[in-house]
Amino acid sequence: MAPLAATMASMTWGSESEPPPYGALPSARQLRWHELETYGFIHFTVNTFTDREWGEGDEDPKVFNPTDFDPDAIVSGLKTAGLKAVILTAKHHDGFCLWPTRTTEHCIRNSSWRDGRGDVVREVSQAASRQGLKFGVYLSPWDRNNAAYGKPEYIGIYRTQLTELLTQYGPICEIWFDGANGGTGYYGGAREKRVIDRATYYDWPQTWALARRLQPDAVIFSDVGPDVRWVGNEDGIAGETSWATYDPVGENGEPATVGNVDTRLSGIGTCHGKQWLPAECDVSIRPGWFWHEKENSKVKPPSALADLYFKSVGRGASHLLNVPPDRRGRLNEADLISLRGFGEWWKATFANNLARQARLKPTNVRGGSARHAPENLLDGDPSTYWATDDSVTTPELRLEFPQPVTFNIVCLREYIRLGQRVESLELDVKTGQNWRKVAAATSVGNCRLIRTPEPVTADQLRLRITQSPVCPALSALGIFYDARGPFL
Ligand code: FUL
Repeated sequence: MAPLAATMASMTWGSESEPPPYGALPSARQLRWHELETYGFIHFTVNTFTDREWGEGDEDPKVFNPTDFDPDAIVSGLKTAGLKAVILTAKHHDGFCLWPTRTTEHCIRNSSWRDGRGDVVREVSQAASRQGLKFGVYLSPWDRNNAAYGKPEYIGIYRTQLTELLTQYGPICEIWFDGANGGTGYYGGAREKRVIDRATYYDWPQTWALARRLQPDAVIFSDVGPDVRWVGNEDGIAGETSWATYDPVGENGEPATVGNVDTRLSGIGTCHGKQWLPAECDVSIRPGWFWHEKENSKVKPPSALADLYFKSVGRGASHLLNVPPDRRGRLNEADLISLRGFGEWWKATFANNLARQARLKPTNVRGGSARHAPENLLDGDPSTYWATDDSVTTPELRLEFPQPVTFNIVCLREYIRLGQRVESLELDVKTGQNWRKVAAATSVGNCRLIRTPEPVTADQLRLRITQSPVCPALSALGIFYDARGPFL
């Protein structure tokens, strides 16, 4: 029999141990993706020169001819907004490939640009890597140029294109599979409408397996994942409640697939769903996805980008911001000004975490141990967290400030390696003798940003977890004052 002291030591160790994980958990590649939070999209192809959004596939490849292509300037422009990766439309619905593929003549090799010797995919991937951004590719499944589209042979062609992209351009962080597919097109001169069976035509599991084999670290995006889901709109907005877990269903309740998903649920996800499948919010800085001269005056201002940031990243999703190069092959001045403004706003707003000044008073700490103390919320280290005993699912945390603080943003993060746990919470402040509730929120996940309609000045702040099926595990708490916003 073990001596009493040893038994007690093991009990202490037991109660200090990590809380059991709950529900679906993120994979290592999903955890890396969660860290990105904001990244850029580049829509660039023949459409840029024909002034269209969806090319028919009958355009002369010669029209692609940027006059001053500068991938480093594009990437550094994205970087001023703090974007951490860039996803390029290597082929849009028109079928024109931005790299010298061996699968089709409808590609950059037959353009006027650099006598057909250029490769936009290579140059953007290299510029990204030079400047420390990750690189991803969009490869449209729908190909309005290809004669074989709609026939079984096309699937082989599509997979060869994917293989070229995933083997010739270094590490890929994300592969973007668009759900838009099937319809009228040039199709090698047939000029007809081709409708495909979305459930079977592409045999997605095989294509995803190929992508996994060639780029195991890349997340695969589509309406239904398997790693990252479409948010269900192109406005860049996740649901006010947005779960990282999601079990998609089709438009009419049938099994969901790429191009057939009930978008009413995509932004919300599934509370305690079976799959970890967080949302990505794609949106363009302009009305269209491609550059059009007439939209130079319609670029979203930094305040609109900030609002979208709250409605995507601040709801546990990611913000994928499209910024399309113009006919020079550079970002337009209007877009650059907005990107810079957003980046400066972000840096100024989140520079000073006022919570760091506070003394923390939790109602419970797991095992009474420093390992799970609430100070972990403030150390800037995402691998440490505040957790409570298993029996305590609705704890409170009081923050006592030495001086009253004024804020209008609260940020919370769960330690998502243990799953998405918290269902709801409330925030109260104390000024003088009185407590008053200032905000409530639902899902937290990777990040929850709460804005108060007016700045709040308080001596104390109280976080109350009001619903959670298991003990919470929170990795960060931030309190910020946005002097210019927060653009509610
Ligand atoms: C959509 C496409 O049809 C648009 O042109 C754009 O590429 C957007 C990101 O996805 O489904």
